[in-house]
Amino acid sequence: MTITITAFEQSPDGGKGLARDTRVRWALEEVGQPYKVRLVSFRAMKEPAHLALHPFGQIPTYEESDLALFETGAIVFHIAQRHAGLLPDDANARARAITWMFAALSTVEPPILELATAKLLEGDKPWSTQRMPLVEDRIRGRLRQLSRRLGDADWLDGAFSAGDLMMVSVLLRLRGSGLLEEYPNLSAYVNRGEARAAYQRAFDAQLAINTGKRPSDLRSEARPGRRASGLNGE
Ligand SMILES: N[C@@H](CCC(=O)N[C@@H](CS)C(=O)NCC(=O)O)C(=O)O
Repeated sequence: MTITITAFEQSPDGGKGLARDTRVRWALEEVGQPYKVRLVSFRAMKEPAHLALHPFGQIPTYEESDLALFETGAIVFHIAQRHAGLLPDDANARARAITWMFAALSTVEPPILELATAKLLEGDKPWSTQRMPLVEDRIRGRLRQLSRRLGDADWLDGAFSAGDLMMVSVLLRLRGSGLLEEYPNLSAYVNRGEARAAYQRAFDAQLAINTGKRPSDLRSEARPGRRASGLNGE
């Protein structure tokens, strides 16, 4: 069974790991599944061959035998269902981990994406400086709630799960904004996620594509703590 995912031929973030193929790579690394990557240009993403896989003309996609999926939530969920390592065996704990996946994507990610839009696409608008504090405060509201729930636990609900993988992936986008650092337990939570060997393999693989370097060259120079700002496109 060969798994093939798609990724940007050249990611707009230059390899900071914000492109969403990173979360799929991370899930595959966590469960020990090898995969291939098909790189696509922005133009190819909008052409019929790719649109047949992804109706919105985006990456990543996931192909495995005669199954083709899009949307990282669905892809990571599929990987987690098929392979041990990302969801607990206990039915209730499993349902709670899945709940955190949904929470990451539908409750926490939207205000964070709004900040990227406000900075990248609307930064030159006359009303931008008035809007920015509102956007940031909506993020703070979510982070405060999440921080309160996480408390001093390592992960959101017991052992590391697909819920944490998705939540860390979403929060990572705040790096460089200063917002994450206002919540030290969330900042430490993201660091814990990034420190996982599976995340580092996933990060290095996407960085190698975007910099042309081999993973072995990257090991000494690309540790998570050394990466700069998020929120600058993916
Ligand atoms: N909700 C989708 C979002 C996918 C998405 O936004 N992909 C970005 C890259 S991270 C993309 O392809 N952007 C280019 C475009 O929309 O044209 C998911 O989670 O898979």
